Amino acid sequence: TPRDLPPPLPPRPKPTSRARLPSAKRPLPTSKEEMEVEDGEKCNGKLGHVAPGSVRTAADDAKGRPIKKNISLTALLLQAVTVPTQDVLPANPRILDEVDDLAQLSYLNEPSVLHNLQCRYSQDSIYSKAGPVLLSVNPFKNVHLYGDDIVTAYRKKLLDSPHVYAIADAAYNAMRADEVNQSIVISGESGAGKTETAKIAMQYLAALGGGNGGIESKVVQTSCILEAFGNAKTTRNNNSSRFGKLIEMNFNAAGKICGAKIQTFLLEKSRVVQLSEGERSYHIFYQLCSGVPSSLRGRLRLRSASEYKYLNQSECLQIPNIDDAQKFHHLMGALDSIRICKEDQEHAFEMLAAVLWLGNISFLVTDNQNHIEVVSDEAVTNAAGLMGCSEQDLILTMSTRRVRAGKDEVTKSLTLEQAIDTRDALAMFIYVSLFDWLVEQMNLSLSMGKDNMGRSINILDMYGFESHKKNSFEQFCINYADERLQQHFNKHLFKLEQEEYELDGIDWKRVDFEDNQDCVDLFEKTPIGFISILDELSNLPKATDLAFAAKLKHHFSTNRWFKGERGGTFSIRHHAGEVLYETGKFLEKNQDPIHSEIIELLSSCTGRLPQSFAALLKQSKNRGSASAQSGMSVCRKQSVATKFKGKLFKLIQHLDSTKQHFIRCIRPNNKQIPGAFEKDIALEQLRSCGILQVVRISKSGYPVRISHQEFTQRYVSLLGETKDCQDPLSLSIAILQKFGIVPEMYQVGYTKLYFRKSQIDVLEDVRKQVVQGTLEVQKCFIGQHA
Ligand code: AD9
Ligand code: MG
Repeated sequence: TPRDLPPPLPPRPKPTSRARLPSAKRPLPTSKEEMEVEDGEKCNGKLGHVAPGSVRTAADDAKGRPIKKNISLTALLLQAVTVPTQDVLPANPRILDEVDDLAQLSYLNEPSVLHNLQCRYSQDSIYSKAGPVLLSVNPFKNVHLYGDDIVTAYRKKLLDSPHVYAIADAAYNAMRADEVNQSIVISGESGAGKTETAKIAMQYLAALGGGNGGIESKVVQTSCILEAFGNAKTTRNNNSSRFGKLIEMNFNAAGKICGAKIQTFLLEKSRVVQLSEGERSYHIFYQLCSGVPSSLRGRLRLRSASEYKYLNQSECLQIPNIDDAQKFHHLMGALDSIRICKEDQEHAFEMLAAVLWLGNISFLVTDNQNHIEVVSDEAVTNAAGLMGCSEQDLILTMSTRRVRAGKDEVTKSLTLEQAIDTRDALAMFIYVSLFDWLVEQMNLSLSMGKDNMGRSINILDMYGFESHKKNSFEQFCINYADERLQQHFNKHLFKLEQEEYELDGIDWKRVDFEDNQDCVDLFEKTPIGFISILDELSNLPKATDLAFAAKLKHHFSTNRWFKGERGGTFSIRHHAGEVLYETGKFLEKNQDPIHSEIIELLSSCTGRLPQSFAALLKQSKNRGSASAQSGMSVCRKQSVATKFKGKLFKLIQHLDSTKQHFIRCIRPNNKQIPGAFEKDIALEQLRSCGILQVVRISKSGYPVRISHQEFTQRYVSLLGETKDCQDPLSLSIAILQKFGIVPEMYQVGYTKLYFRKSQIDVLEDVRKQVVQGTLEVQKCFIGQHA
């Protein structure tokens, strides 16, 4: 087989144009089994991997080269075949099979990387390094890589193979040693394993920083609450996060956790009222319906999930192997642990039950203009009872609206569509307010102790790139966030790294990468960008979603990241793939209007929660009108997209003020099953984030950098005698020469010295010995005089 042929040996070849990564947009071979191989040129016994990109494919045919023979992969493995040399990539020697850092591969190409990751995955080694980035391939099963013993092993440095624990450990140690805040930035597509990875990192940090009054276990428990209220089953992930989160863990001077803070980003609220086929609403609804104790069930007027329209519309009520009742039991424990009293817990459940009953409220069309009246049935009675308002007020809110006619206010009946929108807006508003209230309660419970010294480790777990059959405003925001985070990743791993080399004048061959800056600009630019145009139209009373789509087409028809489609749809070529968006309800979702009738209704409720939700709403409305009065814009309140953009900006700024550690999660298949590593699916994700380029930079890069001054200060004593007039640069070079650091292993920049990995260790060892020696002499000297 190709892999049994004698492996090529070092010295490593210089990267040729053939070894360069194809563009992320290059099509994959059209069939995994059949690849078309050209006759005529011998492969001179150096056949490498037969994998995507290495052998002539039908896609190449489109470029006009003749294809003379089709053979199957199986046939390729059984017989000698002739393949043009330029179509074959070199395989690595067997000794490099399953290396845990891709930077150790002699030959760095896509097939080698895939081969390596797949071999490791088949042995449950789901973690690998790609230079500075930790790769995590979702196992979709329990792997025996976690637990107290393994935590201890990483803590004591008995284990050093790639792991989330190793990343968390490095962050913790760097925070303590350098007194610099740290961030663990986790990215990857939906279902790739970000949320699980974030929890694993938190568990490690909780183990390291535990023992300060149990706050660490509270921090860990917050995941259970956030997932119940903020995660749901989608077609891509049975436990998909529908919000982004940044968890900041605070530590005291002794390295113990003394508090934490949770920041959340844009919860997908439409899921409360509308579901796609095969998807579920937020887990908490199903957990409540199946797990609530019987004593409470009656008070909450609860039925089974199948009886609520908000839940049964998608015909998906259960998740295989998930026991919602048991999850509810755990949730109650978690709510207790963060000290939400039983009374408040019940208030929260009342609000959830009210949302479900709101969804069952129906309307009767009363005239040919589609005006309605509310059907006064148990749904109205139960929703009003749970919210603590009168049935009459609830009916009026959902069937009428006050409008200004000159100086007077008149009451107008609502049409069916308006009534449904009002009912759903109320349900969504209650749910989102409840989510925010819970986050606030968690933050109060985790607030920092007095011993906080301002050092923290942040863990970022955003929602990942997604593309469904139908994509709307929610996917637009999620994929924008993903694009922004990718840009951040690019900035740190490609741009800043290479700019520093170039600015400091060292000899460096630039590694190209797929820059998504233009795509990010397309969203953010003012006045002509997606978000600006969306805001502009959201503020025009008569604008429609179709007009929005038309305006985008008008401005961006020639933009390579954009594609105008028919009707109210358009596509964006995201770095992770092309997504088709339908603009229906874009303007409304962006504007997120809440009518004063809803505020009034909530203010009239007797319950503590609805009243506090109404107060919050009033505050934000007042803030909105103040800014309108100040003449800043016609916008009554900031639009959802603009607010989100601002929050993302702040997030990136915050991350940039810390030392960052990157983890990239990879989804090995789309079926959420263990053991299936589908190369083309993995490859697309590796390409979209430019992993090979990251490794390439890391391989030829200089991870250790020290200014000339710092270097001489630290090591000049090793030189023995020096002349006073010598400048730091000459001293540095003298030190390097004296200790035989070969020139290939370092570079001298204008301001800094740049070292290949572990080169500085040689000097550190010598320095340690010298310092040790001096200490011994001093001890001896003190001893003699004592
Ligand atoms: V989304 O963007 O929120 O839709 P994530 O967060 O990237 O997505 P998640 O962490 O939820 O994905 O992982 C999906 C599923 O994969 C989990 O529910 C687990 O069943 C499975 N998974 C992920 N990582 C691990 C792991 N380290 N060990 C075992 C895992 N199972
Ligand atoms: Mg998630």
